[in-house]
Amino acid sequence: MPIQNLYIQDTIIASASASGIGGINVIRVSGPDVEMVAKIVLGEIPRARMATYKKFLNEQKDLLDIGVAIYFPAPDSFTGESVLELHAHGGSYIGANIIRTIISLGARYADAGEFSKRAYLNGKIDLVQAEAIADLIASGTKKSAQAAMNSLSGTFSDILKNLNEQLMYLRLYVEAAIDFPEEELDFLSDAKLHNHLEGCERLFYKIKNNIKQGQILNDGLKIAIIGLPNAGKSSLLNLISGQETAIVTDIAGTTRDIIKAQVDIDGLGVEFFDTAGLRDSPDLIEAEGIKRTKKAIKSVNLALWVHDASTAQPFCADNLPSDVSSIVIYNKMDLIKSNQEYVDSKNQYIYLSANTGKGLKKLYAAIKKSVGYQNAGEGAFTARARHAEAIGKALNHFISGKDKLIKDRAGEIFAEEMRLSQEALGEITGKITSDELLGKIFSEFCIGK
Ligand SMILES: Nc1nc2c(ncn2[C@@H]2O[C@H](COP(=O)(O)OP(=O)(O)OP(=O)(O)O)[C@@H](O)[C@H]2O)c(=O)[nH]1
Ligand SMILES: [Mg+2]
Repeated sequence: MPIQNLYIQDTIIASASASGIGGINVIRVSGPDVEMVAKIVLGEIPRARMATYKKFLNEQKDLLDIGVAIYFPAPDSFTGESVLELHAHGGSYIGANIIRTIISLGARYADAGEFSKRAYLNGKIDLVQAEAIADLIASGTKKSAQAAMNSLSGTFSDILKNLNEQLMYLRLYVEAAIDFPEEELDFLSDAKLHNHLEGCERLFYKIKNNIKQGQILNDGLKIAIIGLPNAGKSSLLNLISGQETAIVTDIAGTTRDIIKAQVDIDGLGVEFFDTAGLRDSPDLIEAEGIKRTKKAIKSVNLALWVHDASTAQPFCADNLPSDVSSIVIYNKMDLIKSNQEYVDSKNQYIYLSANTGKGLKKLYAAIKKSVGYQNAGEGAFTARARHAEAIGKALNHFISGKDKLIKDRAGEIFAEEMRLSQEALGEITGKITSDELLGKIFSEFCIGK
């Protein structure tokens, strides 16, 4: 059943495959004119959900391509509207020509994410699932793909549904007590109510943490490797990426451009930036590199501040913006005679050797700890900043309602706060959403999804 009455729309078309040379190009048409398009392009409406080998024609009966057509009559399709899939040959011309032809019949090119948006508006998927489609396509690690799949299959939505039901229960329980004051007795001293309130609060915090994990999985991390020249930054990047990504020499000022490497740390996608060593350099090129380093530091989640442990390099954090968290690393520990320095009792610094790799595991553990990432379990799901915001809002209403109930016996205010809490949860799955939010979410999709 349509959630919002926006059913009467134009027919949209896009290629669902990546652009470029490929074997097959899947072109998807969705909307009220699909049957008309099928009659012209295929000469008939094919049997529902049957792959049919067909000639694709234009209105003048010129042959555009030969391929497979599948027709999904409404409402049993991805979008909930009638959909026609044309599996044409790949390459840049054939597909574009078919799309042009169908646009000339009255369809229009789909906006980014418009197929998913229609699926959501027609009640086929909720908003969390729609977002998961985009996350799945964008995921770069096995864990993040798994987590997006969990969101898509409804794990996240089910957890929210469960929480919503608990809030509903509490609301009805208290409202009933208000409505029948003679039975009110002392419902506040009822252990069942308190157990429920506590259980609900625990669930809230659990979901909040899961959302945070999901967000990290989804977004990944950006980490800059910074420090004085010759500290071993590029050597560390090479160690981390497992290849000779950056040039390493014993000449101070070797690295000038920012060099990036994408690494998967236990399912956490991390992009490392190797940077030019920080110093005052009269060299024009190196000075430009240092300028870029300072700019890059502002755009990352974390900075690795590398020191050469074998020299008495001064520790200067002047160049670090105060709001960037950092991990201090003492590198070249293989040059230090006593190995005991590898152990730091206060866990303040990471001691390692970029040459031997010793200490790298500790660094990875510190990176995960600094962003609060726990190894994603089977049930992990992907999440976004707007989910974190909404769950925070829902939790605040819950807490303030609970306080009012326990401290002031204010049952009505409690019920209202539970309602507001449910409303905030509804923003996540899209039960309650503004057009503006929808526009923002779907515009981040790629065309054809
Ligand atoms: N013994 C030892 N030498 C290291 C280690 N890490 C780096 N080096 C050496 O230190 C020198 C500088 O290393 P780089 O990785 O180029 O240092 P950098 O910080 O990138 O230097 P710039 O790009 O100039 O800022 C090279 O000769 C490396 O071989 C280490 O862990 N142990
Ligand atoms: Mg370097």
